[in-house]
Amino acid sequence: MPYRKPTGTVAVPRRTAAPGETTDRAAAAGPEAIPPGIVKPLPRELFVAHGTNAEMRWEAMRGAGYHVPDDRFFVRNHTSTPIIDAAAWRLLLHGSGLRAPLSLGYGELLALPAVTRDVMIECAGNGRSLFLTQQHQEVSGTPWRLGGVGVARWRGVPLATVLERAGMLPEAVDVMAQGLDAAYVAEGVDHGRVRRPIPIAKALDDVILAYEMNGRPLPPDHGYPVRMVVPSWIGLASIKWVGDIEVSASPLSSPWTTEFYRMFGDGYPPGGGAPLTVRGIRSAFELPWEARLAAGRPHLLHGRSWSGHGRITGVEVSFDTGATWHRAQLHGSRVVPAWTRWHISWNPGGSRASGARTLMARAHDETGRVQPMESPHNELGYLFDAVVRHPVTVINV
Ligand SMILES: Nc1nc2c(c(=O)[nH]1)N[C@H]1C(S)=C(S)[C@@H](COP(=O)(O)O)O[C@H]1N2
Ligand SMILES: [Mo]
Repeated sequence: MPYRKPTGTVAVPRRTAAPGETTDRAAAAGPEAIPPGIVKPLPRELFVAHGTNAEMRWEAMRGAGYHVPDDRFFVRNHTSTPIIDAAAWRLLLHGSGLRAPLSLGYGELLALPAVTRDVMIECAGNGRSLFLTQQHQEVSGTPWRLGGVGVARWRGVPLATVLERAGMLPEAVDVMAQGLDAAYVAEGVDHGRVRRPIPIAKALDDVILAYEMNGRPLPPDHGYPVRMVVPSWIGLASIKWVGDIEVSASPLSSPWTTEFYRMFGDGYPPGGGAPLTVRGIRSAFELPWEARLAAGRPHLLHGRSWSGHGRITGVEVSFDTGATWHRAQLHGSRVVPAWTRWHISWNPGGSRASGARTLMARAHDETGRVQPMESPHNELGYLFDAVVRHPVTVINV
């Protein structure tokens, strides 16, 4: 189907709570809309709700360690979380790139040799709302701030192992996992179940069929019983609730590579740029948006930076809207497909320093990429990687 210029502001289907659907959670969430179809609790101090999705508040990572605990990991659902019985679940591998179809049960998958890796999942639309608030540009889609991202410790079977068992043919070029969640219908168009191809080289390189997150079976919202984990790529590639995988000897596509998840707008071809693959480079402070910080004493500010392209090599922070930059101290693991933690001390000054201030962090990676001051505009608001102007207020206490 040809690309249509988006009309609404949100590309996800909206549903209002049906009568009798109000729960304690709804009461706790106050005026914010409750994302329909997310199973785990979404306390307001940990999440901001957007349509069918829930964004992590960055202050929830302060003191939380390297991994994002399951209770605060963001959820991006096109429809709603399906409840799947692992005992009845089977993974079907099929297509022209295999000698014969193969079906695997949950127990059979768990019996295969496993790997454990720290990998980030980040939505391609993370930071989207900043196109408007920082660059005064209209975009459509879920208005994430910076919390559409998380790192977890995933355990599962390399996709390469499963493809080998299935008797992959040398002609295989693309591999497409499909979710068991409901078909995605937007603006009256049924796009079918969430699915997206990845090239065979990536599939054989580092992709995992994960069944554990942070040492426990996957929570329902994050793909139970089995999800793909595609390191360094946009979150969409990490298909949750995998039901089948097509292995094809000819190139595959889906609406998620033709209509969504490409760059549209001025400067891009009429059908959009190439389907998005690798994530961008970004940084976030572990602070509330509009944090209040006391004047007259130093504050140890913490943050994290990440790049889909390579290891983070440095992070600079500015307290004066970019006039001067100070090197932050990196610490802990610098896992390439995850994130790097850092901290820096800031003394906002005495009582005369009170008022609105802006914090900025700018990351560099080993490929020489640096966060730009402005992100190239695209109509669907993908890959916002510019330096973020984090508003804080310095107060006299
Ligand atoms: N089956 C299925 N897989 C999916 C999605 C979905 O809606 N359905 N959303 C994708 C998108 S856009 C993202 S960003 C990640 C989010 O993973 P999380 O909800 O575990 O954080 O899952 C991806 N996998
Ligand atoms: Mo996403």
